[in-house]
Amino acid sequence: MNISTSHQHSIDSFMSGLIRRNPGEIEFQQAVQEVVSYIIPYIEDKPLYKEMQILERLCEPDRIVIFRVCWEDDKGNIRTQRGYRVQHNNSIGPYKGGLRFHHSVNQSILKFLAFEQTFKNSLTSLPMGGGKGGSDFNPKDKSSNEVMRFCQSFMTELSRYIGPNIDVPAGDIGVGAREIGYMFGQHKRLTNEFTGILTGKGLEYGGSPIRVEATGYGAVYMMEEMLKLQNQGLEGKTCLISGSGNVAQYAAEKCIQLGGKVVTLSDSSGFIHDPEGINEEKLAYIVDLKTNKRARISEYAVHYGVEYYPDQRPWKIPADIAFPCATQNEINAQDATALVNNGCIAIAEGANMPTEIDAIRVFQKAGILFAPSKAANAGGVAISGLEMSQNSGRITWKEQDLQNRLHELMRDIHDQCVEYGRESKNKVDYLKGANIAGFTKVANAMLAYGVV
Ligand code: NDP
Ligand code: 2IT
Repeated sequence: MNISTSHQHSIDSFMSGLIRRNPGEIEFQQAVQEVVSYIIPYIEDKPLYKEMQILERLCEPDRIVIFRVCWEDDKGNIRTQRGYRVQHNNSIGPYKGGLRFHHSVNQSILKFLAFEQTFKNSLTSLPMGGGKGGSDFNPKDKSSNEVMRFCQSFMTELSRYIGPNIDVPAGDIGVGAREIGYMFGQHKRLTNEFTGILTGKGLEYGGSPIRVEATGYGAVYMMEEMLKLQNQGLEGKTCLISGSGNVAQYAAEKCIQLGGKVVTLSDSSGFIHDPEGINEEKLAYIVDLKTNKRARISEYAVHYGVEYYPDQRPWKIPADIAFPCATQNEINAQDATALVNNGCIAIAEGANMPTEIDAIRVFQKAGILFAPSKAANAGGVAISGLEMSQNSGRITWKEQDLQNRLHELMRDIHDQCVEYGRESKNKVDYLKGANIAGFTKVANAMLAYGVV
């Protein structure tokens, strides 16, 4: 990416104001920096966006709700957590985005996620605004009864701020089928209404087929599309995947189905390297280990006799393709350099903002394919959007139809990135394309509303 001196000056001046107003919020600042470095040059010759202060308004959440969540642990101790909902922008639809339960959750992380969600949801072309929420509650060392009591307490307060036409949360790190079930049940008890206030629900109570698979599958479809443009495919490619939760599991499943060889997975304690490749049977072992037993990935290494690397990330293992699917900032410039030097040709971000800005620059300089999270992991929220439609219509669509819709949606997102990010015949800046395509629709809706 080449930025002229005058654009760089405008970007620096915009960012210094943003940093002053959002002190210490480094993840939020990072997400904004990445977006404005493309949008400021893009709107240079579009004075209306500037006059109407669209970018300034887009960088200020509509509101943030912060609340206390008290619950009782199994020993009878009273515990106090902090709950949040960032309602970032509802210009193109009700606020929509996940809930994260992780000890690291803070306002900066949720603001970055809600900001990114706004552009991502716009890329799906479905009527969804951007939001994100969660808590610093750590579900990992808790019993299911403790998780239930926490979820009930959390929803008791959150229920004041959400609704099928207002704000529809879903899962994210630490929030899966179990937590969604507890929260939906509590909302139903509080309101005596069965209504689509959450997505990612169980199939028995209003959930959509393939929502569980959608994020991981979607990231692989995005990769497939990028490779196709270069006359390549996944068949025979060695793939690194980080994480071993919802997104990583289904990214691995789809890679294997399409002939890729997945050699790594990780969790917050380390990664496993299986040079023979993780096949369907081994993946089923991981799904049971991480989703049902809630155990550590290191057990895979013991069970299958492969290497386990504690406290390390998988990026130094030679491979053709990488799917970071764990968390933000899990690839730094050194990791990116190792990937490039080992011959990696493409990255698709399953996690949100897993690549640091310096690392993105390494990929760009090396000219390798890079699908940013707002495009690559939009499949999950897209199927959430279709879950909302099914709930509103009180209908359930067939699994095969949704499989086709997901594939189509990811092709469409790829094509939007190409439309706005094409640099030459088959050279595309996907980050530029995703940022501009995502921005345009939200910005135009904001223009239509005037000053609100
Ligand atoms: P899960 O909770 O199912 O899994 C998270 C995985 O990432 C686990 O393997 C976890 O390890 C690991 N992890 C979490 N935090 C860290 C950390 N600080 N350092 C290293 N590893 C970590 O979450 P998801 O799979 O749902 O989410 C993964 C990523 O994908 C997140 O960035 C999320 O925002 C993004 N995403 C999720 C979507 C969804 O539909 N679920 C949609 C779009 C994006 P451990 O088991 O040790 O905790
Ligand atoms: O980051 C994301 O897109 C999600 N966690 C999914 C959001 C959703 O509403 O399905």
